[in-house]
Amino acid sequence: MTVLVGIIMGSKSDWPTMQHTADMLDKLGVSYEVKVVSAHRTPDLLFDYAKTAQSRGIKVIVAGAGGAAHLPGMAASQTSLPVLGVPVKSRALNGIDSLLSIVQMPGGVAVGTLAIGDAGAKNAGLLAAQILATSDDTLLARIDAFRAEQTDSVLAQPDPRIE
Ligand code: RP5
Repeated sequence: MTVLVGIIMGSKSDWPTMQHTADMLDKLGVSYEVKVVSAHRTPDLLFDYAKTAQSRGIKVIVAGAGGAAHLPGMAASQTSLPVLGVPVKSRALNGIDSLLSIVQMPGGVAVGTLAIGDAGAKNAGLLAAQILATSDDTLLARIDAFRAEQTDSVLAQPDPRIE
């Protein structure tokens, strides 16, 4: 099976957050690979990964990083694939540093920045799937079903005191 989404992260310590991207892609039946690729600790690997991703069949890159979070921006500098950046909640500044590092790209090199932490990682998976679904009606139907199920579960129990 061709791998369509590349999930990369700056450190093993980012995995508990980035696992939510993988979980969403699993739920929607989208193939992906997962790899630690650090902008600072393994810069050559990062360049190689980003430069070769398209030729390997990857369609979207999801990059999660915390602190001085240069991974998504540097990946985007090396490929024209869409790059979705997930700011990981850092220990020192709760992810505000990660968010600002990822979101404030200079005009001309695009990164789609998601929310800090688990919700951002989850939505990165969803958004990656939605990008792929622009040319995959079967996947689009699975996304629509996921959204309908989510809506139904809220409507089914509107009382916030009941689990
Ligand atoms: C970043 O530094 C990583 O993305 C991670 O969020 C942060 C801390 O990394 P570790 O010191 O936990 O490896 O590059």
